[in-house]
This record gives sequence, C-alpha cells and structure tokens, in this order.
Amino acid sequence: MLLLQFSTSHYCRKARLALGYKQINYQVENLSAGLHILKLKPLTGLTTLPVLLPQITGKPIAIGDSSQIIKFLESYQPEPPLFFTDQQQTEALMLEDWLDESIGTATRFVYYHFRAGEGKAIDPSLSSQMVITVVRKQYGIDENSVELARSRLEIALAELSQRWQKSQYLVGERLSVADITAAALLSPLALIPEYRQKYPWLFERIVEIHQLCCEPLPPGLCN
Ligand SMILES: N[C@@H](CCC(=O)N[C@@H](CS)C(=O)NCC(=O)O)C(=O)O
Repeated sequence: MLLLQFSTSHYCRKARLALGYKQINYQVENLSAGLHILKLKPLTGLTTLPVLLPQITGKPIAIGDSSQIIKFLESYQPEPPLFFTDQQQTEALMLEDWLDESIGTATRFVYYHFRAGEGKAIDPSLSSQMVITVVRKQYGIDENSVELARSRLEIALAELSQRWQKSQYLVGERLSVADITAAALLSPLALIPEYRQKYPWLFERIVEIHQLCCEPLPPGLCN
C-alpha cells in the first residue's frame, strides 16, 4: 500500500496510526502543498490528504479521507480491530467525526497561530514561515478565530480527560478508532508549552497510543 501524505499533517498521522496498529506494510509518498491538487483531483476528486492507494487487485485504486481509509483498513484486515460490533461502534464513530470536523480544525488554528508568533523560533526559515502564512490565509486563522478554537479545545479536553481517566480508552475496554483519532489530531499541541503544562495526561496518552501503533512520536514528544 502507498500512503500519499503531507509529512506534518495530523490527519495523515491518524492514517499512519491505523496502519501501524494493524501492522500493515506500507510506504509513504510526501507531496508538496499546492502541487498535491494536480495529483489528487483525478484520484479522489478531493484536494485533501491523506489518500491511500491499496495497490491490490480488486480493491479501490484510491481512498481519500482518513475516516474512509480506516473503514477500508478495518474491512481489509479486521484484526486487531479498531471498530466495535455493538452499540459502542456508534459512539466511537460519533467521537471520530467530532474530532475530525471540530477538534482537528481547532488544533490547526491554535497550532499555526502559535507557529507564527511565540513558536516562530521552532522554524524561522523563510520557506516554513511562507507555508504558515499561506495556511493561515487559507483557513482564515486570526486572533478571533483562534480564540474560538481555544475554547472548543478546552471543552474537548475536559470531555477526553473524563473518558481517558475513567477507563484507559475513550470507548469500551480497548483501543479504537476514537483513541487513534484523538491522539493524532491533538498531537500538534505537544509543541505548545501552555498545553503541555495544563494537560500533562494528554501527552502521556498520546505517547502510549503511538507506542501501541508503532508510530514515531510527534514533534515535541520525541527524545
Ligand atoms: N477530513 C479530512 C481532512 C484532511 C485535511 O484537512 N487535510 C489537510 C492537511 S492537514 C489538507 O490536505 N489540506 C490541503 C487542502 O485542503 O488543499 C480527513 O480526515 O482526511
């Protein structure tokens, strides 16, 4: 299998965590932002990464969207499962969708705002700052939208804290698509000191989930 990705994208990290948890062999191809559209449009009709090319006869040529990729992986290789077979599946998919649509976006807003300001020293190069400027413009990231994103994250982290502290897992008694999605989509916050100080349990859990999925740790959490 081949995973088309942006190396720094948290949605692409989500797909890698699922591939790693299922111990599926795959390769990655890193695309350049902007030019990626030329490659993706004919494959999926979407402009977003990740995209998985299964490269298996009888399977789709290309699957776009991290949730669709996980759904495919689950049917291709059910063990170890990331889905449930009972009513917990609805809860896990609802959490996945909320994390994808609301929290992954909020993380992006807070992260790119940090990288343009206080966190500029992480990579002050012109190329990096140009990417950050383009992303901020593309998504409308400014003081006001970042403030809203921060408050969405606060509510999300209160909910995740309760769930992860009650049991080790967000749903049920084992790792699921919900845990993987939360670990991937919140991982960019590891570079932001304010979040590291306020939510140490979050980063412990992100590390544990990466270890279970044999995925290298995200920036800020590797030694
Ligand atoms: N819902 C999508 C979101 C993926 C997404 O937003 N990917 C971003 C990178 S983090 C992207 O490819 N942006 C490029 C673009 O929109 O042109 C998924 O889960 O795969």
